[in-house]
Parts: sequence; structure tokens; C-alpha cells
Amino acid sequence: FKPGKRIVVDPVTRIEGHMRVEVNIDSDNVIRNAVSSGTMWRGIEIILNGRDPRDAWAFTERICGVCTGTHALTSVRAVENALGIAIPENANSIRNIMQLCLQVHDHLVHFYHLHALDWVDLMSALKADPKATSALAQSISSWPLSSPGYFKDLQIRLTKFVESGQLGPFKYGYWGHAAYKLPPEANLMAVAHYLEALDFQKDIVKIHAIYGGKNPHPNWLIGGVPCAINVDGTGAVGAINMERLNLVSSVIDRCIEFTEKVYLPDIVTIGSFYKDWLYGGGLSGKSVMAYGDIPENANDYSAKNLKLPRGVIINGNLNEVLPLDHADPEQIQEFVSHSWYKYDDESKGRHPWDGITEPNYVLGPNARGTKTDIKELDEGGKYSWIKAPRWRGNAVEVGPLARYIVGCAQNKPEFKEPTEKLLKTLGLPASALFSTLGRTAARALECEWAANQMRYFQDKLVARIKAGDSSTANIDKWEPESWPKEARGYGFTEAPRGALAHWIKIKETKIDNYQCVVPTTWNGSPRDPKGNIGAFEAALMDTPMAAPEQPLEILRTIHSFDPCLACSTH
Ligand code: NFC
Repeated sequence: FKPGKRIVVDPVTRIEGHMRVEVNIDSDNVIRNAVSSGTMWRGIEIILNGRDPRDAWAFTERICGVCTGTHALTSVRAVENALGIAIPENANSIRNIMQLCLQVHDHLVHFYHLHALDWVDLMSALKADPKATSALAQSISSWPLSSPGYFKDLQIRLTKFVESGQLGPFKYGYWGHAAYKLPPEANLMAVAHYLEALDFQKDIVKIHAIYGGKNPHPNWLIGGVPCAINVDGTGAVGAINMERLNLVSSVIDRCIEFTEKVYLPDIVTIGSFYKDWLYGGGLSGKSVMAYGDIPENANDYSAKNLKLPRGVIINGNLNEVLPLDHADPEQIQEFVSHSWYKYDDESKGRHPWDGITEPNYVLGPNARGTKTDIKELDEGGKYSWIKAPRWRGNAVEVGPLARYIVGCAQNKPEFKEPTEKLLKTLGLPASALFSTLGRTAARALECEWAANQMRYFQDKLVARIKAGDSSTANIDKWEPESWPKEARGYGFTEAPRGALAHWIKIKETKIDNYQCVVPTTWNGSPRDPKGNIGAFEAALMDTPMAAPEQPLEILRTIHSFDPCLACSTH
């Protein structure tokens, strides 16, 4: 390995989709240049042209099976916005529960199954003392699965698994890497929770299966939700009855308990051993954006009615949260000067209502290799299937950390208090939030918030049903004859990975243009015409690597965003 050499990580694994990272390091092994690329394209925006807008949710939902349902929700909101369709209160509660359920599921799966092994050394767990592991687990939580025998049994199973030589998904981990800091007992406890979360996550998605018919890719509906409520037991139709409502309720209780007794204590324990590793802040201390989501009341998407915060912070000015307007052509624009698409004038960005998606796969003059076997990308030319979205020309970070930063800047106690409490427990200053670890911690805090909000909307739904309201859909404007000749609209959500919006133009009852600007499009964005780098690239800068031929630090920071490349390139 030669200092100064370019390091290529391709594919980046334990993410969704196809991603490549290249970095340059100095002789001191510190990253001085970072390049992130989405290496596969989907073309869903083009597939949508000419189709019935009422079907758009089902196509866009297939952009991704991980953030399953979130594109569908964004899509039905965009069509409802274009056609002026209002939904019933019960539909709003059920949509919120589905979206919050996705947050909880994604955050748990992301932490335990995609990210934890960047901090947890699986092999070191074999050396743990089960008794000491039990004492550690009982000192941090009242979670019942914590006896010495429980950890002993697990260790025996794990040892057999390792001795079999068939490590499966764990085969290529950088076990024993100098950047791992946990003692064996903390590693063993975390491995136990990895397995428990793997088992539990299949129960969480039952909420989607009940309200949306299945998971992944639950069903949605323009004008409401497709599940009918039948609580008196007499009707032939109606999937939602008391037994189903009680099952949803019990899963919600378990989500709250698992987050509070397992996930959050693990974050504190693991975080306490990595307090000195505060790299990876990137854009988070500078420019962040949140659209807001989870409307308290149906049909009002203004900031005051949204339970997740909305606004933009630019250049680290936490004293001013700027307002957002998805319809303003000057605010959100996508650039393609470094993306594999074509515009007439690539020095300019395009607002999504006027967005163009025309593929154009060419490599920059300094790329090495061929189009089908790239050795090194040229970041001076086109190098990614991800477009470069900007807010008033600024690259921004989106996601749970961005939401918590905006919420804290707005002095919202439900975001500020848990954040301050966590920082205090770890003995860290507020600035520590702007880091890889901060991103990981914000996701855990948000998981707890989302689980409790699910309880709130489930109770609200049950109270309305008890009061006699079983309405879940409004079909007044279902027939295209009732639509105007031309219409345009947008819908937005806060997907688990960040701010998501779709823009639609409808002409003669068919889709005339459809554009999605997705969380990982923001975070994984390549450079723009002015050379501004995106959130992934910014977060990798200035990170020292303990052993560059085993790029654990790159994975740690990239994983902290929970990238979804299928979404980003759509
Ligand atoms: Ni796929 Fe996504 C869509 C993304 O919005 N990025 O959280 C959401 O995937 O995971």
C-alpha cells in the first residue's frame, strides 16, 4: 500500500443498492478527497410518463423495498395536492402509523444489522466472560434477557458457528481491526441484541400487513387508505376489527419497550467507548434540511401541524431556521454536471416540475479503465447516476440528525430534551452531535420518538372508531372526468433516511412529468457545477484511517447515513 494512492471501495456493502466510494489519503493516512458514486440506474420517472396518476404510488413504491411504503405515501400526497383531494382523519392516523412503523423498523434494522458491526467486533465476543456480560447488561437496562446462562449459551452457539468456517454475511468483516474499541463483554451483549432485533423486526412489519395488506410494498390509495374498518363484526368487508387493532397495539408496545430497554442503552454503552472518535460531521454542522412530516390533523401540511420539524439551516447558523417552499422554482433544483444525465445547459439546475431525466453515461477524461470496468472515476467529469439536488444552491444533509438539529434549533422540547440528556450521559458537548456518532445517536432517539408517536396515533384512531367514525377514504374525485385538464402538485414526507418529495404534472388525466428527489439523492449527491460536494463526500473528509487497506472508517461514516442507492438513483 502506497500513501497518497487512491482507495476504491466497490461495492459498499451493508447498504441498499449499488455504491462506490473512492478516497485519496495523504501520507498521514488522513482522507483529503472523497468521491461517492451511485453505480446503477432504475428509470422509474421515465416509466411513469403517460400513466394514470392514480397508479403512480404503486410504481414509485417499487423504487425501494427497504423504505417500503414511503414513496407510495409521498406519491399519493403529490397527486392529492395536484387534484385538491382531502383525506379523512382516520386515513391520516393510519398513514402516520404506517410511516412511523417504517421509521422504527428501518432504524432498528439499520443499527443492528447494517451499522453495528462497524463498532462491534464479532470475533472478540468469543473471548467475553458471560458472567461479566450479564453484569454489564443488568447495569444498563432491565431488559430480561440478561442472565449469565443466556450469554453463555449464545457464546457456545457463536463459537460453533465460527468453528464451522461458514461465516456467511460476517465473512468479510475487518475483525480485529485497530479501530474496534469495545471490550469483549460489550461485543457479546451487542451480538445478542443483533439476533434479538433480527427476530423482532419480522413482527414490527405486521403493522404494515394489517393496515396495508402486506409488507414489503403495502397498498395505498388516493383519497385515503385501502383498509376498511369493521368493528361491529356484522359487515362482510373490513379488514380492521378489534382483534387486528389489538395486535397492532401490542406490537407498538413491544417497539417502545425494545427501543427503550435495548436500542438506546446499547447506543449509550457503545457510544461511551467511541467518545474520542468524533469524525464524519461533514455538512451536518453546516447545512441541514428537514421537510417535516406526521400531520397532527388531516390535510394540513404546514409546519405548525407537522410533528417532525420543517426548515433549513445554512452555514451553521442555528439561530435562523429558514422556511421551505416546494413550489418555489428558486429553492430546490437538481444539477447534472457530474451526473450521468443530459441537460441542454448543465451550468444551471432545474426545479423538479421542469425536471428532465435523460441518461448519458460518459466518463470524465481522467477516469482510468473502461466504461464496463472502471479502475478510477474522474470527479472532474460525470461520475454518478445520482443527480445533485441543491437548496438555493447549497448542498445539505438530510436524515434523522438533520431533523434533530432543526428540531433543537427550533427549541422543540421533544427533540431538544432527549438530545441534551444523551449528550450529558455521555459527557459530550453539543458540538459532538455533528459527527458520525451523532448521526447514529439521532436515529436511536428518533426511533423512540416514532414508537411513542405510533402509540399516540393508534389511540387517536381507536377513539374515533369508538365515537362512530369508520371512514377511511374519500372517493369524490376518483373519476378522471372530475379533474382539470392540467394540474401540478407535490407531496413530501420524512422518510427514515431523510427529506423526500415527489413532483407531478398531469395533462389530460395522464402523467406528463414525474420527478422524485430522494433522501439519498441529497446525501449521496456528486459535485455540482460550482464544485460543492455532497453530504457523504463531506463526511469522509479529514478522517484518519488506522489501516487504509481495511477501510473500516469509510464504512462507519457512510453507513451512519443508512444509504439507499436504489432510492437515490430511482
Ligand atoms: Ni430506499 Fe428511501 C426514500 C432513501 O425515500 N433514501 O428512507 C428512505 O430508502 O431507504
